Amino acid sequence: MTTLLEKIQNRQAKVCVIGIGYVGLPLAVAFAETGFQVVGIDVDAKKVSAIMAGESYVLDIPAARIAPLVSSQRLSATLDLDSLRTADAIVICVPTPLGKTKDPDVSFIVNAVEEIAQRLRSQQLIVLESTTYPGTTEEIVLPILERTGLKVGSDFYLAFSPERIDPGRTDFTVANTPKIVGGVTPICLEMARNLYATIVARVVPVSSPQAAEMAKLLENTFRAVNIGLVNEVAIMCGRLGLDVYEVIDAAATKPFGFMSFKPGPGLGGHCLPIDPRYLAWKLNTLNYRARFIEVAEDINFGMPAYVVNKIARALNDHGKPVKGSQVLVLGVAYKRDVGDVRESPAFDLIALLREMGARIKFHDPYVAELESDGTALQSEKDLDAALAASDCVVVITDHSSYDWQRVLARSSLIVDTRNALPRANANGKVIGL
Ligand code: SAJ
Repeated sequence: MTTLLEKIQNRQAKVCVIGIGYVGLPLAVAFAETGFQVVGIDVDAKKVSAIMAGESYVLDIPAARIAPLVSSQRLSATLDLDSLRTADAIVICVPTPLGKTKDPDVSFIVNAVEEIAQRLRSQQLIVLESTTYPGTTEEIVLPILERTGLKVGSDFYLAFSPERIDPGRTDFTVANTPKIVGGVTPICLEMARNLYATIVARVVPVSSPQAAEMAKLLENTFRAVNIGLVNEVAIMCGRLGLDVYEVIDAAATKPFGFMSFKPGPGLGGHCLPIDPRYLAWKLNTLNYRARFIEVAEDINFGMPAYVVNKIARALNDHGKPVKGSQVLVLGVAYKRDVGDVRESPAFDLIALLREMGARIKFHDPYVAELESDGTALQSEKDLDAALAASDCVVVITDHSSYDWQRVLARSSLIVDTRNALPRANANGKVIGL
């Protein structure tokens, strides 16, 4: 009888990926391309039908990689959770957002695990990939699975392996990004390590699922805290009358012991504003305050207000009140060259400007419509006209497709939060962070 380990090693195992979004789909494709039979399970019928039609909805996975896998029946997608019964390996890639009270919302994980538990059978490997607080795998996932009476490490195997998918990035892929894995027991680790070794060049085993959960949170908390630091340095340079970009570029000449981050209008995206909060919340339950995370949040989430103050002062210097002024927001996506607006600082900025009575327009080559405060704004069709008609242009996202000389020529006043425009000889037209 072929053991689970043998099925994994010879790629006979059937792999189910629960959640085929920007994390799950690249993983499902990688497993299918290496020879596994893969079923993607999602609650979104549109995703399922797109995959079955050989189409892609994820930036870095072209349809050309999906279609042949679907036609050769290596890869399929379904809404039907009963596919889990025949799965040998199940990888959970569901969202871990914040709830309304800014606390972790692990309900998507719990729902997925409950569905697995209803169909759990002997010799199945379950891996959680969703970014979550240390302890989730052993304190939330494991008890639900063991309620079936099956035992971890002998009947089924459970591990945590954080995702490191960066949408749109082509230099680092599933195959060449090292993969951390932590198993509940040594054999769990062995199973998960063998599974990922089929698609990743380097698997990094750690001593527990908690260590793996914590490593992922360190990765993104490191970024959020350093972005908070550099945003505070921008505020300091403002008080000191220094050019923060000159200071950063000079510091970045240090060939060791320094890593440069750039100040900006705030912290957006589906990772950085959220992941550190998961860590702070968990430590709070252990009566410990994660002060760096709190301070970084204060600064990062305070940046939109800082930028609005810059805009107000710039308009004031041009004899214009914010009230009634036409402000054009250039770029609303959370970062350059993506169309994702999740947690974008543009939302807070627009709300604050509206509160002060400004008239808002936006332009973003990747975003056609922006839902803000219950009103839908459309991206301006005629950028030149919008620039010329604005009392102040504010650069929030420095998409590579912008022609900054053209923006400079057609605008009368620009607040540039991304150092996209040269400030020298712009005769005071361009205000930096
Ligand atoms: N940001 C700054 N200054 C910086 C860097 C980023 O203000 O120096 C802002 C961005 O504008 C954005 C937010 O922070 O609003 C997050 O930017 P990010 O570059 O961290 O991009 P993300 O959120 O897409 O982070 C992802 C993460 N990938 C995964 O979690 C798998 C992160 O770990 C990656 O390091 C990051 O991409 C990356 O390097 O691109």
